[in-house]
Amino acid sequence: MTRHLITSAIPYINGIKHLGNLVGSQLPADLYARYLRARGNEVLFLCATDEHGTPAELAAAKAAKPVAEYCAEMWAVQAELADGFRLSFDHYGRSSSTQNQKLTQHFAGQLAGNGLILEVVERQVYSNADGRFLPDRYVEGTCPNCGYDRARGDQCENCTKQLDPTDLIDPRSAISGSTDLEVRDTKHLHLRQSAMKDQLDAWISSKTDWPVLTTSIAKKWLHDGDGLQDRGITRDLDWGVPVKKGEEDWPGMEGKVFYVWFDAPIEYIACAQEWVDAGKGDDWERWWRTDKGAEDVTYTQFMGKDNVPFHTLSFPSTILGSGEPWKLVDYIKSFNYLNYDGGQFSTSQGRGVFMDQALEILPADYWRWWLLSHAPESSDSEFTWENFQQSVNKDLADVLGNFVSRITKFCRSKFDEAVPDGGNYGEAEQALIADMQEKLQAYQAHMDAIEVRKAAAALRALWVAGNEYLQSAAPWSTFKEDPDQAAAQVRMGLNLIRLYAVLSAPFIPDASARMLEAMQCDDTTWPADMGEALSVLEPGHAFSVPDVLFAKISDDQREDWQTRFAGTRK
Ligand code: B3M
Ligand code: ZN
Repeated sequence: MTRHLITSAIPYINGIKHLGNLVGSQLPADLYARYLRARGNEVLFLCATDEHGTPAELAAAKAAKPVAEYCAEMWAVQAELADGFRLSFDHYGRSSSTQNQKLTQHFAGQLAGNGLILEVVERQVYSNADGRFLPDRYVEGTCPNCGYDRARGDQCENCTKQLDPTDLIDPRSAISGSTDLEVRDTKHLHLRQSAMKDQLDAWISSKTDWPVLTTSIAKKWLHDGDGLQDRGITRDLDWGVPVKKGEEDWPGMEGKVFYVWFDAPIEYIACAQEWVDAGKGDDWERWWRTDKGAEDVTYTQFMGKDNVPFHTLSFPSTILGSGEPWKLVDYIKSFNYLNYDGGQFSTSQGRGVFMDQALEILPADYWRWWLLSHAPESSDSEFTWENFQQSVNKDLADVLGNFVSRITKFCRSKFDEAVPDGGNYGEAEQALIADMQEKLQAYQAHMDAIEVRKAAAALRALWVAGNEYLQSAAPWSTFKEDPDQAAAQVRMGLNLIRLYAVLSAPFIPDASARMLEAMQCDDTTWPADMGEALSVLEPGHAFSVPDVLFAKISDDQREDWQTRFAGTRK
């Protein structure tokens, strides 16, 4: 048994996430967590809301609510949706927690003590119309790198380049739209990432098994242009973690807060403390401190590609620069973007399908299956309603659902609602067992490597193999001449259902639970020996015929949804 720490990038609090966000971090992280648990590992799977910074302030202002109140409400909304999608977090924390506040200030103190923080007088964008500084997303304009005209002051959504507000061409205030902006002096703290360049470079170069998407982005920031830059880690904002050096005040930094990207990844650690403080665990240090047992932990992070620089460079700078024995990430799984019907999903423009809307029209498993089996791994991928309809109808309804319904109904009609007795597994069954064993190995190999699409294809191949067996064994014909052989074939079919429930649970947990329930079995042991796994349900074991596992999506439904989600959400 290995111990696995898994974190998903923590979603911004500013509204409900769309399916592109979901498939880029939380959902594949859940898949992996469920798989590792199913295989008997000890897993701590954490996520939280990212509540500080300009995204939170701007969204609260738009909702006309005090920001703390807005965050508390949105946390509850996001937690419920996470539940709706069956995201099996051990804890869903909040970056605004007191645990994170303290820990963030602690890290800043450590970094300062190690000479890694500079106090710098910066030139920041000030809005005369708004009477305040405009950090990060408070400024919008044209990206100097790619020309995208809706780039934000912190990062260009289009080309992922990290920006400073003063880099933008034709800048305007995101609060008032005013272009009456000037640049004023203000003191800020900079983390000397440049001083850690060689250490980071060596660390990333040692990660030869990481996805190319992850390492290529990291190397780009390490080596392009003048190489790794120092980064401002404080902001002129009201909402956030107050700047302190550990527990001490920081002269000259009164009224300022840490930059959201400084405290957000620290929440991965604080979240484990929240988990303990919520009474769900009793020791967070054995997950996070290498002097307290965490050297045995394998730590995997999941995120979209735009988050990679912060996780390969900024957060490791914080960890390494602290000089303390914190656990560093072992593997970073990153994702490209999921597009929506010929364009981009966009939170700011309300384009695409959002998590709440998705659950209004179909159960979580339908979405989980499509999203995971089309995860944007090697390149961007695209959601279209046609493709969604096709996958659901073919993979879930025809292949898996139909198998379950066919075998259970046939058994009920010719035998009983119990596993039939008689006959033995013969040549065809032995061949199936060998084939399934091989296919299982492929499935596990892809899951172990977090190759999400390939894992989905391998799981589907296991479903298909069972279908093909049933098709050629044809117990409905065999039954006429040799009821004993038909009994063995049906027994195999029912055992396949139980096996599919176990193997499919990481992808489609609800359907899996229903399959197990129908088989009246709670044996979820991951198969080691396929022959044994396909003999768990013994003759005489009662089962029931489940309701339709997956309903097909009709053309009318598809067209309705296509129209309903063609525009933008207000
Ligand atoms: N909240 C960005 C995002 O949701 C940011 C991730 C933080 S991970 C520490 O994509
Ligand atoms: Zn750009």
